[in-house]
Amino acid sequence: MTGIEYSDFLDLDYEPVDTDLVCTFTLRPGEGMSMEDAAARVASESSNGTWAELQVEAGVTELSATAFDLSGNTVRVAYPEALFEPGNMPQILSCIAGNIMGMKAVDSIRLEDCEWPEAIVEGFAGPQFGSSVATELLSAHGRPVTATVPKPKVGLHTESHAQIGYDAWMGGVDLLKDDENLTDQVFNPFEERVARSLELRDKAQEETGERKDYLVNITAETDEMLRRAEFVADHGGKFVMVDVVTAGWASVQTVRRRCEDLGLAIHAHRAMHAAFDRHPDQGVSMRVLAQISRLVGVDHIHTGTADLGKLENEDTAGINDWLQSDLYGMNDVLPVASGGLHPGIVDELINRLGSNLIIQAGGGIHGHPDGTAAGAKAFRQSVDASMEGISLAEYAETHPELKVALDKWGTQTPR
Ligand code: RUB
Ligand code: CA
Repeated sequence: MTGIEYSDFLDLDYEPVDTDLVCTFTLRPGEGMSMEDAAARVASESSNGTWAELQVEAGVTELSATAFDLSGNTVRVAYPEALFEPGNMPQILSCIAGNIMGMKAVDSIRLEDCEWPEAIVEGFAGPQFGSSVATELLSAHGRPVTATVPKPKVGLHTESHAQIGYDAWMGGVDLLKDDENLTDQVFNPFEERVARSLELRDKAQEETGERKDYLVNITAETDEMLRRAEFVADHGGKFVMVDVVTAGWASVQTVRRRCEDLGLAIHAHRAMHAAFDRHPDQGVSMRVLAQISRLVGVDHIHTGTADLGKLENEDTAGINDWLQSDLYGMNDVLPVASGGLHPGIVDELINRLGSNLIIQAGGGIHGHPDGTAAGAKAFRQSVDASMEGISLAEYAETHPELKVALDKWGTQTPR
């Protein structure tokens, strides 16, 4: 037997090994604690220690995490891989973002970043399609994918919702998207909406010669999500959407498995992410939420608008780079920029984020003075102009829908 206590979880000279999961935290120590004290407690509580000194069997200490690389309010913690159950995201998060989030030893703590070792990555399915949806399931060759969410976000009846989708597809948008709080309500029941929208999708595909599709929000209790995914596949849909944070990561893993059998891609909406990532001192960063999303296997995820839209953003470009970087051969994720976008800022958005992207607009299409069809055209024109390297103002001279949108919104960043 050997004793373990807090000081055993701190080794400022520790060099992580390839198999460690390394997490970067920013933290503010609790009253009367040094950074070293607080960091050791974080490593302890998130691995195999507790507040009391313990006598443990030989071998147990191999599961201890080590706090190292302390600088200012930042510390890195290395976790041995044997601490984790392969493929079990809730278990991993209960370690690295569990009890420590509320410890008195820290006034605040935020999980900023993770370096995932190969063995943990391999335990997860990862995205089935990732960026390849643009050309495998859609006709977006060499340009960003475009998407739209009908507004008002809830309240439209099925036929109007589906018609808005049709108008948007006809105007040049690739994807119709349900909003995060539209699922199966009496004013717009799920099955009717899916059946009718996919009927109109087929019509729009025939009429435009472009592949079109529908991001169907299946968010619900897990068994119900599986049933809804099957319904989408039975009706010829190729995509489902899940509110991944509110549904929970374990349920996304289950949906991912079924979507493989059904050949469906998963669009991740991140509603509620800001409860974790908005406060700069506390919680879990969007970067880490995006990493989790890739591991559990979503194909697209919202990552913000690089400060051009209506919502507060983290480092969108850095997160998108991570989503598209090599991760032991795991497929990438196609990032979604959304929230307050409109034609007048599409060129700058592409400047900041590149074109391997889904660009999504609700109000920026349906709020066009001439309605959805014109709004969709203006939006697509702004994407085409940006890809051709022509200024929006110049393109608008020969594209009246874009002209009207630019006259209305200019280059404003909405709030
Ligand atoms: C888009 C919208 C989406 C947000 C989600 O509508 O409301 O739900 O983009 O936010 P609109 P995020 O285009 O009218 O603003 O993409 O940051 O997760
Ligand atoms: Ca929304």
